[in-house]
Amino acid sequence: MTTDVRGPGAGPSAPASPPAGGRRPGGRAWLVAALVTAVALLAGSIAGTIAWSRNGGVSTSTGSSWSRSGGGMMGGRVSTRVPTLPGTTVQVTALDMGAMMGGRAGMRLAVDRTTVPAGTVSLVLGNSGFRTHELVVLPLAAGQQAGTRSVGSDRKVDETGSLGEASQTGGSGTGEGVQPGTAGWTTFDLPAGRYELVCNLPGHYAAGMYAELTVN
Ligand SMILES: [Cu+2]
Repeated sequence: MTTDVRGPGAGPSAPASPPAGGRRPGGRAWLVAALVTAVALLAGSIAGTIAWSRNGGVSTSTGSSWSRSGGGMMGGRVSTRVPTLPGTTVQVTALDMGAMMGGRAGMRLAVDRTTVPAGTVSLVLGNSGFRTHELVVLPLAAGQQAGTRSVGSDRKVDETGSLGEASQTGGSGTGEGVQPGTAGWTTFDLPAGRYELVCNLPGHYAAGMYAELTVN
């Protein structure tokens, strides 16, 4: 509750700037130019957000738009704050396609890269869909194709050999699933090989929630 008393003129007040250009002829053109500049700056910041998002970078309090190119027509915003994660980051987006295109509902896992170097890998699952999803990492045998696992009576695939999963809303590792509009993540050491990223909630694998990841 102290008042900083200073000599006259030494206060923090900014020097009063004259209203530049306010009375000039051509002031209207100046206004248009200012608007164009503002729009350009806005567009630039959006592009920056997308580029940053594709890098799998760190979210800020403003939230990641989790923009995806392709397949994201139903994608919603993911606003979870994701910490800086070690190693190579793979950004995985869960999508619910709805009952479009002939009435058959589809679900997808979209990855921002399909190949990573062996070693420390962090997977971030951003859920842009409207259902809860998860991410489980399973090895692919030689010659085995993603999407070809047999689905059991529980409508899930066998998770034997799982290397880990991201199934915690707003956190790392195993949980109850990543809720819509949020993200979960996990980090592990991945040896060279082929892997299948799956969502193993009942029925989701059969609906299309798998993606291949090659580690070399
Ligand atoms: Cu799912």
